Amino acid sequence: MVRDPNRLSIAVQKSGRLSDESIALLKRCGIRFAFSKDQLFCYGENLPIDLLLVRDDDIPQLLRDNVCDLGIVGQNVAQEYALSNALRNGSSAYTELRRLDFGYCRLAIAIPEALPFADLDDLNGRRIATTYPAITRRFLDENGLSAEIVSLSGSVEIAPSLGTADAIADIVSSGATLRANKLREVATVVQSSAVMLQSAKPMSAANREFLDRLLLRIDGALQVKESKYVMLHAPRNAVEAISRLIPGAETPSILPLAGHPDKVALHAVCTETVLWEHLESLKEAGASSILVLPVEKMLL
Ligand code: PRT
Ligand code: ZN
Repeated sequence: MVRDPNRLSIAVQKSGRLSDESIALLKRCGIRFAFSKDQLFCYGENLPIDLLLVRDDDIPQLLRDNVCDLGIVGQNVAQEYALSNALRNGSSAYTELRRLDFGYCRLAIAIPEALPFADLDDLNGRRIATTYPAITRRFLDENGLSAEIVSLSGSVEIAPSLGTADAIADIVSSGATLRANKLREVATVVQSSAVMLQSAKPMSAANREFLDRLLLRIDGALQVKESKYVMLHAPRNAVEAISRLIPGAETPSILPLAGHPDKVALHAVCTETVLWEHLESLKEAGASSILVLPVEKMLL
């Protein structure tokens, strides 16, 4: 594939835990894609943005090699790459543009359930199996621990039962895999979510301008997920108190209510989750006719 310098290219995971949500986010930003026959490439039909569908582990290197401008990957993968390559050359491959609201997990240390554990010092002298040797090494160094790292390429959770390690440092989300392997979590090494990264290589002015527009849309799309539009009627003398009770709303609009000089209509965009408890306290403060509506699009 020949790279078109006038189109922004974004590397996303081809198939795995981040694929659907990465593509869904970009679609929510209004980009329509046509997939190539080999499913390795997506062509943006209405905007000059193309997707490269690759393995997640390849994304940091693709950014370093300037094969793509942007990439969506887990912080765990990005950090492991940055730490292990920092040893070889000082310059960084990417900058983190946005934290995204999916792919949440943590890199955690787990040990066999039966093994006693009082504090981190119990890891001294142990062998820890992981596919994240650089992040794990940093954690051990920061905590002044001396453990041996056993670097594996997969199936880390079975290392203790095979006898190749005493503990593991692996990605956990629900904890079901640890439980199934009779392991218990004893420390969090790092929290992670998906992030949007930008190649450290300079981009053309046209692409830079287009990236700014894309980021505005991404911010809007991220914000919109939690946002609700609240409409209610309020006694004039309770407007201030009621405004303070609306979760995450900055400046509500106050509109006159025809035929009710003592009342106003109050409209506000909430950036936090609106719970039933919020509505109950609004009602107690004098609000009536409370409506909560979903927000479809938002440009901040
Ligand atoms: O083929 P490719 O290399 O692209 O994919 P992959 O198999 O390397 O990655 P994939 O799709 O499994 O994960 C992609 C990214 O999703 C990871 O880099 C993390 O940033 C994020 N993520 C979120 C997770 C998990 N949750 C997760 N639960 N990545 C892996 N897991 C695995 C974990 O390794 C363990 O085996 O799920 C198991 C634990 O899950 P629980 O729910 O049982 O705790
Ligand atoms: Zn991978």
